[in-house]
Amino acid sequence: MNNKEAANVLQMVRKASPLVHNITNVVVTNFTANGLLALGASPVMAYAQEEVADMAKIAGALVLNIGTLNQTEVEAMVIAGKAANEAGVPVIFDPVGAGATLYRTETARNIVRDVAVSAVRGNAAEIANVIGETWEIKGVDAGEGSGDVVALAKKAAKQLKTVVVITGKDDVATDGETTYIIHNGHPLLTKVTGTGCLLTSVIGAFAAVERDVLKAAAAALVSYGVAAEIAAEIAGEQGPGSFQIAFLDALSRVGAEEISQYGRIEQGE
Ligand code: ATP
Ligand code: TZP
Ligand code: MG
Ligand code: MG
Repeated sequence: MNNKEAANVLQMVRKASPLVHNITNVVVTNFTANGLLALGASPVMAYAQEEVADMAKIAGALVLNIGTLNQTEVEAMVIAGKAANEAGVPVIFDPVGAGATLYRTETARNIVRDVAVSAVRGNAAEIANVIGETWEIKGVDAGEGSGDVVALAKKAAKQLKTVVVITGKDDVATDGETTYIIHNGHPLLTKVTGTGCLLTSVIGAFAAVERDVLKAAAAALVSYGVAAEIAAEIAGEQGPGSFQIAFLDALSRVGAEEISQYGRIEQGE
């Protein structure tokens, strides 16, 4: 995967405008829908147990996010996930807050047990907790010790038999064999709620058009990170509010030229 291939996948997203079915949290719902629209995808949020299977089957990707979980919704996620599996629709999972409470940790582990997920995206602590590893939450260090994070991501990918994406200052995407480290992004992303959740849904949009989920994830990460850098350049000095708006604009504008200029994808060990 290089910048050119990443830009090609982004172009495919814009051309196909895939339907991304999100069962996500109440904090990020609007931002996620707007972010997917800005990128060129088609978002839908559908949570009712009565309809999630039908929606998941016709989607290009299903995104499950446990940010504000409750049992009815978790059951809907499993129904949707199983329907997506039957229909060959990729399922992307964001285990928000795994490790923070027992309920979140157990729910995250149950979802990866009951649903065949194509990719899991979270911060290092969340991914560690999904696979039963202890991970000291070291604040900013969690994303800085990229050696440890790569090892953790590979271990998780092998254990879960799926693509694993760990984000932070640098982002790691791996299937356990091939690993990409993406050095794009901007610290202001940490000052806007939902940028991780939106990224998980953006990976869904890319996975809808590129069946190699590792490539899809790497392409999503570089496109997203470059968009953040463009937004910070334009509005960063004004603060997180202006950055958030500029970031949505940048998601709609980022393309081959910007990715070739700013994209920093490293092939890892
Ligand atoms: P957390 O709860 O740890 O903030 P999250 O789910 O919000 O996790 P992040 O790891 O913050 O997800 O990732 C969201 C986006 O922010 C990614 O594109 C990532 O590359 C970017 N990002 C996070 N931290 C930094 C940083 N310090 N510098 C640059 N980009 C960052
Ligand atoms: N509380 C529950 S979910 C959520 C908050 C603040 C949003 C988390 O979003 P992200 O993308 O992990 O920052
Ligand atoms: Mg964050
Ligand atoms: Mg998150």
